[in-house]
Amino acid sequence: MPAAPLPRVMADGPLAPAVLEPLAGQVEWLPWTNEPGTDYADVAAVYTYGHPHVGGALLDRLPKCRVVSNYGVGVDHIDLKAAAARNIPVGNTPGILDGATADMGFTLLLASARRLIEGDTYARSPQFTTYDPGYMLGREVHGATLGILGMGRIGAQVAKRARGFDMRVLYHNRNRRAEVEASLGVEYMALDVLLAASDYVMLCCPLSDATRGIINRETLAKMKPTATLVNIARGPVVDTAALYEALAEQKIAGAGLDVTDPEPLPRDHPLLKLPNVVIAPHLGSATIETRRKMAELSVANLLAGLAGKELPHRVAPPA
Ligand code: 8YV
Repeated sequence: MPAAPLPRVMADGPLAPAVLEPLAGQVEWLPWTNEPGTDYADVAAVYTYGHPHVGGALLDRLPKCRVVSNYGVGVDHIDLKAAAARNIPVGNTPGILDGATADMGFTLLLASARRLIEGDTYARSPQFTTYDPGYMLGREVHGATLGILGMGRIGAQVAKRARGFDMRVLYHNRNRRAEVEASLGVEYMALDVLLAASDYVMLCCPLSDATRGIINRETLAKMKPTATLVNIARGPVVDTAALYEALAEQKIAGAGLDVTDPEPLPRDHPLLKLPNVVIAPHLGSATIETRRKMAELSVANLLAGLAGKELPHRVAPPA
């Protein structure tokens, strides 16, 4: 008897071995396409690795799709309403990348405050021939005030680290988080108050209609001229043109960016030329351990969906 065909899974790649290996011989991978003409009528699942857009038009071309599994927690690139309307469960990987992402937030904060990248470049250059105690003075992190926008799991991990640096921690969130206030001593503030009071502002919120462009010309103007903005959320939470202007004109002191809008920025984007920007290529969860856990959970979500079972981590459909 001929073997039953493997379920066909459409994915953007190239996929990591940690995703491919546990699924070897269990699925047939199909390359990502948005082409209406492509015959993907029998695709059983969609696996999103690097944030390709999944909307109603795509799902309509995949009438047999039983699950969308996302490698990562943020699902702003997936139209959850469109998936729910077609009874397609969406899986993601929450709860396992908070520590790594918060570590990255602090890496950017420290690197920006202490001018690490400028220092590294200088220390390697032919110009570094004599030590001068007057150069590259940064700003203190310990004892400073950190404002966190978005007090979810990642925000709470950032707050926990900030305590170790004796920082005062302010936060703004859709809802007050009484348990986090009690356990981590963070103070809830209106956004304007938080921006005006913080030496460091860290963005840890999901991208949604409410947060898109929340950091713009107007809100940047509320920040201290000595303050640093750190974005470990999503690029479009910040208006890129307004951020460039604020940094170029030194209306704020610096920025540490793990995410940008667009991502990546065009190679000749002026933001990339500013010395007061530290930028990483979306490395928030990029540790060996965390990325392995993300692979395991997203594979488990995929297999459960293919088997018609409840996903280990299903994204709640939008209210
Ligand atoms: C991943 C992320 O790098 O989980 C998220 O939302 O942005 C990152 O952890 C990403 O999802 C992998 O594409």
